[in-house]
Amino acid sequence: MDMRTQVGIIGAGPSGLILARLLHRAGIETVVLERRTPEYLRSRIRAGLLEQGTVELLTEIGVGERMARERLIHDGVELAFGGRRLRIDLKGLSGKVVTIYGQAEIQKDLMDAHDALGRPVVYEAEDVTLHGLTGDKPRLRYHKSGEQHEVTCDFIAGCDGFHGVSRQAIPQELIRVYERVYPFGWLGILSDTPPVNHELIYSNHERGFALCTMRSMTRSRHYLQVSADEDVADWSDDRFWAELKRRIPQEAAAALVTGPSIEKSVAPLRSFVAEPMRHGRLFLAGDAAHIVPPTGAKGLNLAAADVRFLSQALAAYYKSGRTDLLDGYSDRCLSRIWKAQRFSWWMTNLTHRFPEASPFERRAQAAELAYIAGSKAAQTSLAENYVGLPFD
Ligand code: RFL
Ligand code: PHB
Repeated sequence: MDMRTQVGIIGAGPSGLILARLLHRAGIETVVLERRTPEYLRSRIRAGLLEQGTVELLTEIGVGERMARERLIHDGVELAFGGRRLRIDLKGLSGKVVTIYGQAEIQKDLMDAHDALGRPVVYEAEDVTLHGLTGDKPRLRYHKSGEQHEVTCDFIAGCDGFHGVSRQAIPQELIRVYERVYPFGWLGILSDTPPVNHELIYSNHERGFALCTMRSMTRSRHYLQVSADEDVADWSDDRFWAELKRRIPQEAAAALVTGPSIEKSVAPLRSFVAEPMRHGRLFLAGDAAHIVPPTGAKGLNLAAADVRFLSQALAAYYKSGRTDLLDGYSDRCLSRIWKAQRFSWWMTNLTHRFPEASPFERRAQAAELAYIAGSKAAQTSLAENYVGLPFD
């Protein structure tokens, strides 16, 4: 079957669905193709921390109601190292706060809102391919239930994440990739237990990094630095809790309530940027174009910023034929992305134990933590980046 639309969107993750909604509000038609099932998308855990700009964007597009009721607002964040705890007063230093509201909840809110629009996401769209990207009528082909379909579009938005097909559809010689792979991963568990602390604790410990975060006052999320090829099967819940206790401050360990895990997985850590984020009529957004290590909590927030810019550029095109914002899309996104990349890389270097670090590097890391503890300027810089840099 053949279809026609204005913007074809690949991927129904946060980037794809926020974009569809922003475009809908601008009177622009979309078709969203997604490889997975709705059940799979609703159960993906991932991110938890939102910048104020992301909260405002979700509210503006009408999916902020449940978030406003259920979210936790944090005025500060803790760094633990060398037996001490340092609280960074985010609100006092930057004037902004951060929000805890899980990506799985955002995903559900976005899917419910999208369903109400009347043009459902095409789930289980297989073998999506992109055609005619440098012409003025690009096309998407896919299979569903054994049949081939084609969607003719004005533009295509590649919102299909790091392992998607859109970035791969750009000829290799036209795209430059910057990458850093870290020699460790994060083992994460989710449990229906109260958080150990009312704010997040990022702990630098000689046995490796640990993070105590949460989804609500009754649901905790914890992460441990592990080797990149770690097998989850080797981590019983008991082993996880025992290791976490060793890596977090004593009072936090004493307050830790343990319980069975609801989810347990290992994620690799990577910094990655593909430039430019455009090829002809294909525009990349979110994880399809860039990956940050989760230490700075920037991935989902960057994805939201990309699609905000993209929707503005597309709206200007359909309203008045202007192409300058489309032409400027990649540079505008990348200037903010690189700052978030820099911050995420820096936070990762500051808080993790690198197996290959020399004694000199270890002392320098300890000195940097001590410097932050004694410097309001350093804390202000951390706070300003953590809560999210301005959009322009
Ligand atoms: P997604 O979420 O990967 O969605 C892409 C969608 O595209 C679909 N897809 C395809 N569809 C059709 N055809 C194909 N060929 C396709 N290939 C893929 C996929 O099925 C999927 O549904 O990318 P998007 O929308 O750009 O969103 C990005 C965010 O999901 C990501 O940046 C965050 O989860 C990163 N992240 C965090 N971000 C934050 O802002 N704050 C955090 O606290 C935070 N914590 C995290 C994180 C990511 C983590 N992991 C597991 C990578 C913690 C972790 C552990
Ligand atoms: C989370 O709540 O899952 C989370 C929070 C902060 C991070 C990474 C993950 O830096």
